[in-house]
Order: sequence, then structure tokens, then C-alpha cells
Amino acid sequence: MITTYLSLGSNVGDREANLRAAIAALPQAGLRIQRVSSFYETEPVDYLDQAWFLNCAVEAETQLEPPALLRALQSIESQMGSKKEFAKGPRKIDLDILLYGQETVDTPDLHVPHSRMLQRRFVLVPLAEIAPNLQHPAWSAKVRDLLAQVPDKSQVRRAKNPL
Ligand code: PH2
Ligand code: MG
Ligand code: MG
Repeated sequence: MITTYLSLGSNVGDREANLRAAIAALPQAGLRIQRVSSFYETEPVDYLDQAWFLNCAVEAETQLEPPALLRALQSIESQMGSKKEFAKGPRKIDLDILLYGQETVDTPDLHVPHSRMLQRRFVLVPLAEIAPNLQHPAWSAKVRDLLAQVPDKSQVRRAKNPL
């Protein structure tokens, strides 16, 4: 079993229902959920002209290897009818792999740790809630300290308790 951390986001339709549906689909996809962060209202980053997102982080255990995990998450996205009109644009649901144990994955379609996660408050704030002391070998510090140092000033507001 490997412990993996995911980032979930939605900014189209009923965002809370979308996050809940994606979380509910994880067990059948081969993930055993350990922790779910609060839901956060987050200002869009990278592509700014779109609605605010609802984001959360999930800790789960899995026996899936990274490529199979990626396919499992992509199939939840497509089963939920989520369409990416363009990169960084609006979507019903986005499930991203942040970390996969202590491993580093660099393939054309998957980079773990997630390439931009340390620059994004919408990822670090939920992750620091469920795993403040987490550290990857490629990082200089724990999640809570990386969050304290991040230059990103985009707004992230705690919205809903997922339970
Ligand atoms: N996802 C993106 C681009 N920008 N901004 C926020 N606040 N939350 C996201 O999940 C997000 C984003 C592309 O995946
Ligand atoms: Mg994403
Ligand atoms: Mg994605």
C-alpha cells in the first residue's frame, strides 16, 4: 500500500456536489480514503477569467501503480462528464495526483510531485490541513513551512466541512 495525496477542484455546476461525487467514486477506483480536508473557496490562478473554484485535498491508500492511478482518476473525470475546454480553464471536476509515497515520477503525461503544487495556495492550504508535517525527499521543508513561504497571494477561504 502506498499513501497518495490528491487535489480535487471544481468550478462548473454544483461544485460541492461535484467534489462529493468524485470523493464517493474513489473507493471503487481502488483508493482507500484516509482523510479529506475542508472544502475551500479559491480564487482562480493561471487563467483568471473564470469562476472561483471549490478545492480540497484527499489522503488515500492505494495499490495502483502511478499510471493506473492516473487512468483511474481520469476515468472518474470522464464518467462525471467533465470536459476540459482548454488547459487551466473551467471544469466540472479535476482530480490531480500531488504525491505518491516518497516517489518521483517523470513521464510525458505524469509528474509527481505535481509540478506546480508548491506555488499554489489552493493546493497547499487544504494539504496543510490534513498533512502539515508531510515532506517529500525533493522538497526543502514540510508542507506547513512551504505554505508559510509561498509567494502566491491568491485567496483561499475555508468553506464547508466535508463530513
Ligand atoms: N485549477 C487549474 C487552474 N486554476 N485555480 C484554482 N483556484 N483552483 C484550481 O483547482 C485550479 C485553478 C487547472 O487545473
Ligand atoms: Mg489541475
Ligand atoms: Mg488535472
